[in-house]
Amino acid sequence: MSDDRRMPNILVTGTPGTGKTTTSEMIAQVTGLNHVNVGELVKAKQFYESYSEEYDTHILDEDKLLDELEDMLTDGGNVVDYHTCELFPERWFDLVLVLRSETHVLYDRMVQRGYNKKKLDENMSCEIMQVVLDEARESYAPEIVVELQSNTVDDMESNVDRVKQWLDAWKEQHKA
Ligand code: DAT
Repeated sequence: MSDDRRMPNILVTGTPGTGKTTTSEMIAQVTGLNHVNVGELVKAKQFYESYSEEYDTHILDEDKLLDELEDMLTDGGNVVDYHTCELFPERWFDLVLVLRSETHVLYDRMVQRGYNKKKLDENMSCEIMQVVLDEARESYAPEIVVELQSNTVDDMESNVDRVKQWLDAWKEQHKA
């Protein structure tokens, strides 16, 4: 946590399909924070090191991504959304939300997205094994990591509401 930021940075993480982008967009709308969709940024800027035939996917160039994000996050005021969280420096974030979805809910969302079987299996086991939650707990101070259910629209609205309250309290505490 940084003392010199005028606004905090929030990380929204979780298995693909748990609702990171939708939730982050809502948080941005309600709070005025700037939404940084890291997956989109990587694609737009082509932050790739190479291509893996085996996994049919591009390999991320972490250094380039981290350099770009460092500049964007220095002053705070961002809600950052990405499916993994261990590559980011701890000091960047004041709150880390880990979105969770029940297996059947996540399964249906992935089928809707047209994921192939391999990707579907990978992501399902990632959620069942709570890989991202463990990653978050290993990478950040326990008091800033919050696990949130994201199964229904009601869940999403209550999650966004919680963030708004958290942000109001943060602002109150950091008044000049
Ligand atoms: P992610 O960014 O984690 O990959 P997303 O925000 O793109 O996920 O959401 C995937 C789909 O699921 C999208 O159609 C919106 C829907 N969805 C996500 N979270 C939801 C929730 N809590 N309730 C209802 N639908 C949700």
